[in-house]
Amino acid sequence: MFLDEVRLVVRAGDGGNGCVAFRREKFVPRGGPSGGDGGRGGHVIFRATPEYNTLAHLYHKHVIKARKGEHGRGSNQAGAAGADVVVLVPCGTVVRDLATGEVLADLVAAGQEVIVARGGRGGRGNQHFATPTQQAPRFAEAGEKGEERHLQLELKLIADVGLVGLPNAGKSTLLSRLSAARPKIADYPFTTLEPHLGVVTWGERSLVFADIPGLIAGASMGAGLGHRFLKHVERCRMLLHLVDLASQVPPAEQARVLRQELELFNPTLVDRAALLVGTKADAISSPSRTEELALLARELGVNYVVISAVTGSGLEELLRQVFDRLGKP
Ligand SMILES: Nc1nc2c(ncn2[C@@H]2O[C@H](COP(=O)(O)OP(=O)(O)OP(=O)(O)O)[C@@H](O)[C@H]2O)c(=O)[nH]1
Ligand SMILES: [Mg+2]
Repeated sequence: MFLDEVRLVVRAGDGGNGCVAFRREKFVPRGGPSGGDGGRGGHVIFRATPEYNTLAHLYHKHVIKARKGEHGRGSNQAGAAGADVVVLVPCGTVVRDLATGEVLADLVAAGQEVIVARGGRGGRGNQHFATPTQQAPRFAEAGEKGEERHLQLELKLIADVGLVGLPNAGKSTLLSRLSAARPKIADYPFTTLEPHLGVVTWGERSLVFADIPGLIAGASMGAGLGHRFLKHVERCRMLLHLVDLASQVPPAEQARVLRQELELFNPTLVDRAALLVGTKADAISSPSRTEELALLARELGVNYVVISAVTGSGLEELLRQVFDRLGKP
């Protein structure tokens, strides 16, 4: 199951209480205060890892708790800190505080960590409170409460190149042709229901491509599936706009719908480096389709390539354009 949004509660451990104790030694009738400090409560920590590609493993975890710190003891013994809880999340996880909406962290790189709930400080034992006038304090500090937060976790995949297009444009076919990814391919719309990543290698270099479900008019408003998944191309440095040359719908019209949906979702997506890709060159519906594509590219001021994922024509040119544009790894 692919899941890119979960809500959960994180609760750090309370600090242990400070201790009230006095030294008791033979021949020392009134020993001084010797109550140890309480230990710190455990933190709840999120750590990004490439081991996970979705948030599905957190779906059933409603509350994540770390342990309390131990109380202080006599003879100045401090309590042990509560163990921290480390929760693994996929790279690309954005952590938000639900109450304030504030972004607490965007965990992009493997190994990156954030404390999402801080353990309470341990209370100080009575040894800290002795003064010249009060040499035998009968009190100590209580441990602090651990933090509790309601969080929203949102995964935004990390890919260099995003494949966008109307349903059936040939996005998944292209990804499977260029990489080892095996998304489902079929001749009906909305075959792809969840994003797929594939590593595309060209010479010594490689880039991560993301295939998302097809977009339709109104996707940004919630029609179809597209709106839910557009966030996964928000981090992409380049977008391939796929238009189906075998379709009855002219390329200009397909591209218009596509750009409109991208723009409505996030205006920076239309300004993102783009390459117009005419697909299914082996099955062109009208001989003028490639000319229409060339014209459109000129109007939009972008480069274009014509490909066939079936025969492989144009794929080398497509990769050259993408890798040239995105520079060194
Ligand atoms: N003739 C021909 N057919 C292709 C080519 N590329 C894809 N197709 C066919 O087009 C149909 C749709 O391909 P998909 O790759 O599933 O399209 P998609 O854009 O991922 O579609 P959604 O996931 O539904 O958005 C399938 O029947 C493919 O076999 C091509 O280069 N030539
Ligand atoms: Mg698909």
